[in-house]
Amino acid sequence: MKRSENKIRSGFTLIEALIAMVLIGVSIAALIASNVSHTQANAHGMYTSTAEFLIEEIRAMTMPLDFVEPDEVPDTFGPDDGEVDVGDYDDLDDFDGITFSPPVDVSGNTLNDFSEYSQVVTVESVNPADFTSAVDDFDSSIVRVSVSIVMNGKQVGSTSWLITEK
Ligand SMILES: [Ca+2]
Ligand SMILES: [Ca+2]
Repeated sequence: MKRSENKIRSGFTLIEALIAMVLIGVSIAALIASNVSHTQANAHGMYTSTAEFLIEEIRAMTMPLDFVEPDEVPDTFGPDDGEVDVGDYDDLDDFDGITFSPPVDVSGNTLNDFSEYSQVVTVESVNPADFTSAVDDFDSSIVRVSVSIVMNGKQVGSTSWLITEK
């Protein structure tokens, strides 16, 4: 009987140790990659839900408004004479072309906790027979309000809805 066969093996060979190290390395890399992607998904979810919240504030603020400027000033599409901030806007088209940065809540209060976000609002008259096509200002009984939420220069959410004249 050869002497080597009687020898009791102890520990790993160098090759086995190297393979084990490579496998551990690959596992750690996979864990880190999965964690990074989970974190990115979480961050994306947070931006999306914040965007939805900020859009809803504008929707709730604009929904009760009429199409027509209630005061005795010439009705312009956009803010009317003497209307300089959100507290002055009293008809729907006053919000056309307005950006709230920092954003505002339904009552027009500034949301300083979300100061990296902006609400960009557009109001357009649309063709009643084809909501996808805009018509001249005031030239329809339906308007589309669009709100885009921008965070640090990047759009993180947007939506639009239609309102018919009351
Ligand atoms: Ca107005
Ligand atoms: Ca107006």
